Amino acid sequence: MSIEKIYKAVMDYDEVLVAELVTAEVEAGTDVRRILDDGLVAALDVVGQRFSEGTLFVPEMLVAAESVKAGLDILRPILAETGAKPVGTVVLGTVKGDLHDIGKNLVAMMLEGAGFRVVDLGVDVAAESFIEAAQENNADLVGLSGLLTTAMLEMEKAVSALDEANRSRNLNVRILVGGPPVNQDFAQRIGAHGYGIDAHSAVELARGLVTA
Ligand code: B1M
Repeated sequence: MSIEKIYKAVMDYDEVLVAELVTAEVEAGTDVRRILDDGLVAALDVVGQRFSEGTLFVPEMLVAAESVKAGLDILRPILAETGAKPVGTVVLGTVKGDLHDIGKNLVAMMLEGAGFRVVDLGVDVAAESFIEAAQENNADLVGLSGLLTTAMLEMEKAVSALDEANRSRNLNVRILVGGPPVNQDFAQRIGAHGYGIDAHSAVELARGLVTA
């Protein structure tokens, strides 16, 4: 019932109410994953469908995203809770030309929660910036996120540049990709080492890649 209220508050673009309701659910001990999946992300999926149908437009999509972010801000410390020594360093970002960051932020929070150090480069990140950050931070993994179909081309370019840097610039990173337009076949074809369908599988993959 209360999770439905969170869903409805996102659909009403009421970020203050979203934050209040998420706080109340956390205090009541509700599973954080349910709050995320059935409340926050479920609402954004419907927003996306309505955008595709032409019944909702960019400004509404933006305020819905802001409402979801207000909820994520409450969940961030819980998802990122860890006392352990870092299990590895991940440089993460949304590829060039793409400004979507909610899924990438979620991946960052879950990786931190699993004990990784995350260097988040934000959105619209060029291939060279991934390489420089990976070098500076002695990263184990680079994670590329993208939501636009056009991001696929940028991902391919970034993987190819990182691969080249692995060979010629003393870099030793494995590459993880994710986001709705990509899949396992695409990841394999462009030479990425892993594809995460969601934030949870991104963490599992990252764990596997640092111990491989
Ligand atoms: Co945009 N948008 N948007 N948008 N937007 C989509 C992606 C779209 C599918 C909507 C639609 O048409 N139905 C469509 C893309 C179509 C396409 O190319 N195939 C679209 C479009 C067209 C656009 C614009 C071009 C609209 C315009 O201006 N005309 C524009 C592009 C701007 C740009 O990037 N250059 C645009 C803008 C925006 C807003 C700014 C308004 C806003 C983004 C706000 C923000 O992110 N700060 C927005 C939003 C909110 C969406 C939808 C509604 C929601 C995206 C989202 O946050 N989902 C989206 C439709 C939809 O997805 N239903 C849509 C929730 C998030 C938790 O899921 O990001 O998939 P997701 O992340 C998941 C997994 O994919 C995975 O784990 C996450 C958690 O489980 N994952 C990884 C993600 N990255 C990963 C990396 C990994 C592993 C897993 O390893 C590294």
